[in-house]
Amino acid sequence: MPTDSTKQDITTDNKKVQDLQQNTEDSTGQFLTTNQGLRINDDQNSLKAGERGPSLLEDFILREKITHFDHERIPERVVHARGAGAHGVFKLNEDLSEFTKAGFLTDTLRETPVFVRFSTVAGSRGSSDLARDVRGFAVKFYTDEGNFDLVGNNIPVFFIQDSIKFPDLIHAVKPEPHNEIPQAASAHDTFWDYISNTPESAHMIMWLMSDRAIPRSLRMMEGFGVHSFRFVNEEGKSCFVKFHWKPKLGVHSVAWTEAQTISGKDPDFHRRDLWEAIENGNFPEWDFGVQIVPEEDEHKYEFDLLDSTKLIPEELVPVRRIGTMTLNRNTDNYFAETEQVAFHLGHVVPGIDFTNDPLLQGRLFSYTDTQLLRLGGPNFHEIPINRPIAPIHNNQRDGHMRQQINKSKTAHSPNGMSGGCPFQAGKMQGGFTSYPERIEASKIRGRSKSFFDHFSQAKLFLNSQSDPEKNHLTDALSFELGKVETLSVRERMLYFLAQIDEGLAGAVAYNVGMHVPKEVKTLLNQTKPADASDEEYASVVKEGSLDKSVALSMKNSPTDIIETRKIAILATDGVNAANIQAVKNALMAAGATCEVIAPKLGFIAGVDDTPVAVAKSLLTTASVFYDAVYVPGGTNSVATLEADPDAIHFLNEAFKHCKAIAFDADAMQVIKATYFGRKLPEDNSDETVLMEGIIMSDDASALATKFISAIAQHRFWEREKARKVPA
Ligand code: HDD
Repeated sequence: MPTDSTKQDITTDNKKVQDLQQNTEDSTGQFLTTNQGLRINDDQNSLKAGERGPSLLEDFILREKITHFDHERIPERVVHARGAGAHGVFKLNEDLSEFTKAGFLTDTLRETPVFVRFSTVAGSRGSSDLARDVRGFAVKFYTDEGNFDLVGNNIPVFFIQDSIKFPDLIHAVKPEPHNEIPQAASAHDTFWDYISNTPESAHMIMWLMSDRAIPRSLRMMEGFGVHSFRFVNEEGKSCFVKFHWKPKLGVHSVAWTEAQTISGKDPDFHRRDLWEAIENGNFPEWDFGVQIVPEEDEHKYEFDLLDSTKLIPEELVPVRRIGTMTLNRNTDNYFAETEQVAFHLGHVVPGIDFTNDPLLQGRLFSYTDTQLLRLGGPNFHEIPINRPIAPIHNNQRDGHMRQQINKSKTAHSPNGMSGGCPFQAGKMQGGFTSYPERIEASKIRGRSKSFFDHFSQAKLFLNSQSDPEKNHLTDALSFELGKVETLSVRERMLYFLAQIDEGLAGAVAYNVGMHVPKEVKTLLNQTKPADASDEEYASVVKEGSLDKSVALSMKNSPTDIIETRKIAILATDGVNAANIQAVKNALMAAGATCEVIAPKLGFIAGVDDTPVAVAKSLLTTASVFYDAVYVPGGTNSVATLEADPDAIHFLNEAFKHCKAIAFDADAMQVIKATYFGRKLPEDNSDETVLMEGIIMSDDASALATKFISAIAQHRFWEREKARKVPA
């Protein structure tokens, strides 16, 4: 897609971009220097006592270079270590002043710079992008009133209800302590031991085992703030709010076997995809949505708004799409920006405030604490990527790596010597005032009964899935529990699953060669307080009022766009180059990108000798990197591909992963050599769509039209039923 001029302007006018530019360095045409600015005439030979003599301690150039190198790494994030970041802009479309006084949510003329970091949770920095995992979706809004960080995930609920459990959850999912195995995977004993003892994780587990945990692209994920936050308007009136990001390209996933192959062939698949999309001007976009619940409706629902294991079904409170975020600039330096960015739930602006969600409350402590260690001290807010565009004036001083040179003779408040500066801002000058929520309570270590129902929304999620999505969920659980070696953990998990759905538990039990137990000795660590009776506990476990919620199934994502989808064109010498061009033109006009793949790199010659550039060879790429495949005709090309096992594997694998496949009628010979070619109807002379998602024609234009609508369907999951594709 061409880059349009408005998007370019947004980039150059962006105040944060201007701020960052002051810290950028460009070595083009410059001399090499030390960190003290001394020009260096040789940094490839150390200073020695004679040509064959020892290196000298005196060599300050050697010492500086190596010392800096030795200190290049900082501790990786304890969770969300692997990430990809990008800059962008947020544009408000609807004034929300009825609910909040936050300037960036009330002034529709304002454009707010943002920096986003997507991440996986469990894996280390060098792990694969395609691990089955939650994805972090953290957005820093550089607003005129200070930074607002929305530190969310691509899943709207969480595993636990109280942050005090977070270290246990993370210890369980990370590699096991005795042998540091496995990397970036939840399919192991400690994780499922923890889950089977933590019933409140039931809802989250349904999401994690769904295809949401293996996205097709970071650009095709939803984002959620998870907790209920508060909005506060100019009059001081408050309401509850949940935040949403809705991707313009829809929500799509890959297949699990595909994810595993991608992890080996290109562990940077998601990072690369985001980077390339932005470089090519295909700026990813999300609508920003809010679900607003008036204060007086706090207790209206069967779930507690303060319980982060619950979502508010969109049927009950619709999502109002109030703005758009566009990511339009890649980082200049991964470390300086993506690695050093520091998010914190407690970075709020006037008009946004917290609720008493016990998961949220603990997070308010954790994020600053973690940055102090990771970024080396209390001045991490001065790192360029973290600096607000709003000015900073206070009496905090000194500490490791202080950049600011404070000129004042005073660093105390109240003061008279500096005329009272910096002043405290009153409410009228935009000072932050915490929402004066009335609280009268006894101190307890416990939880409200309204947090006890763990299974209703897990059932709601499962019931809302299409059949293929349910099958994938069953497969994912069977895979994960199949990797669990401690049989009592498997057994307890089967019992756990039966509380959500007996059919699901039965299917998983069959796959792992066990029976669903009627009861298990203990489901430890219930959230039920020790002094609550079973009857009392049962009385709060209500069924959800909804059977299904449309927004929970990816099947209901838009199926009329193919923008940025990647299409493979399999060809070699003797191909019908005119057809390649015609189909390619139609696909590209619809926003897709096309790559010609041949047995070897370089150029291939079309049937009329037209040279066609090859983007990738069968050796360097694989079908898992594409959303669909087209095989053009041409006698020699078809004959060569028919006899090439890599080409046939490519097609079989694309079929197995349920992708759209189109071919010219005279390429049928290649298709006949595949597994699925043998399944196609014999008499197919008049047909264009031979099987769902399999298109054949001798008319390039008719083929392109059907092909485009097939690619927009994303995948033809029904094909998986046979489970026999040898690829
Ligand atoms: Fe967290 C990082 C999201 C619960 C403690 N978290 C982190 C990041 C995201 C989230 C997206 C990566 C930010 C980045 O890209 O740098 N975390 C969540 C969500 C949660 C959640 C959506 C539940 C709703 N987190 C949570 C709890 C705690 C933490 C309950 C601790 C009490 N999270 C952290 C952390 C991290 C972090 C240890 C690691 C690196 C960092 O903060 O900067 O503080």
